[in-house]
Amino acid sequence: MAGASVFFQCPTLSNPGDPGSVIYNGTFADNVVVDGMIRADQGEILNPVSPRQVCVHLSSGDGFVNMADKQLDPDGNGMGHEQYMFGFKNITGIPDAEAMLAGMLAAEFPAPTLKFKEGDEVYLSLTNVGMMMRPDLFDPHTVHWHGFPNASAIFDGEPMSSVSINMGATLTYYYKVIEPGTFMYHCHVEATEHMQMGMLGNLYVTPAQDGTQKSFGGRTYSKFAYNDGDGSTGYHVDFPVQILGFDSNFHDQHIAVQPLPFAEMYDDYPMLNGRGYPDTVNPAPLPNSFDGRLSQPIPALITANQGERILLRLSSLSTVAFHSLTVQGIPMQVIGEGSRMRRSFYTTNTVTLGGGQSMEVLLDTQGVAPGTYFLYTTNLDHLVNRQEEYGGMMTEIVIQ
Ligand SMILES: [Cu+2]
Repeated sequence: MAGASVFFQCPTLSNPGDPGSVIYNGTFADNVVVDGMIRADQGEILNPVSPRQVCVHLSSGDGFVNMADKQLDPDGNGMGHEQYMFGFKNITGIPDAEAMLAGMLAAEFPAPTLKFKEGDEVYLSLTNVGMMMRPDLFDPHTVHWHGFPNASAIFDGEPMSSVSINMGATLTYYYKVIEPGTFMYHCHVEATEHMQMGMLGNLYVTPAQDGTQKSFGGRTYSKFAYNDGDGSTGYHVDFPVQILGFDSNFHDQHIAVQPLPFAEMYDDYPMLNGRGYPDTVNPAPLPNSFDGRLSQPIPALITANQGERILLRLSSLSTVAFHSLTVQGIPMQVIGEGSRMRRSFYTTNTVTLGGGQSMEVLLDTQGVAPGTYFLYTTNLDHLVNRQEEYGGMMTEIVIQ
């Protein structure tokens, strides 16, 4: 007999949902926690082991999302081509006994955004709920925090050098978050397959300098990309934007339980934050056509007031191609690469990222006329939603 042994580990919060041991200061329910995680410094845990303790519980499993090709939808349902996927779901606060059900068929694309602060001590529990639509598979999953300086390989998530999580089991990763920057995370088990299938997410760390006041270039900032010492990386609003894509043939063959076309992999649905244009600019969470679940919760719309500096936290988890992103009409300053502040900044209008690369760029809207600008790929064949033109890897920057 095999049974699930879910175990969300959050020190001082030994058994969430058990009335006898709840010392959590919030309400356990989906989406009630402010950012989907339990944080000691926001008073969500009483008497914490560490004043900077953060707990998050992710499930890994499968699900469905729809693509942006509403006009030429091959499925004919007007919701865009339905794609089977693997992915993660934030189930923080769900009692252990209900975690399996909460995670099943609940995969989101991209994965829930993980946002930490320098100095946080993170307990990230991953529960593998299995793939409901592929019961022939018994794949483990992991969380690989790409670029994170682990003290030991044990929590790396790369399955040959660390542990992976079987169906029905939970592993808690521990991260002492010592460096700010834009990172990313993904499952590292059979990485080509699981990443193409959608186990990809935004992850970034804000610096200890946040909350101090620094003046730079005539403006005062309290939020910074890095501990720059002089305010040069200061910004007013930030947006994580992840480059990724789906190869529709790969996903279609997967749900059809056919051999997977690895050698032909090509993303005919290029996306930003899990959506192709114009879905990228729809602020609403998007339902899928399989069961109506809101499986694409994150837009890629960028908004700011005139005069503000926008920090774009760019990352690429494309498994097949390099992508160049450009912004016309707003100066773009590159301030960081690979989760490191650059020693010298440079101004450009286009940046290029390969899979696994991250980059921070500042868009300064001072002197820029209010209106709609575009962030899009100059790989022009990627401005498509498969057969449909004027889509793909593009989003809008709205200056008010
Ligand atoms: Cu996986």
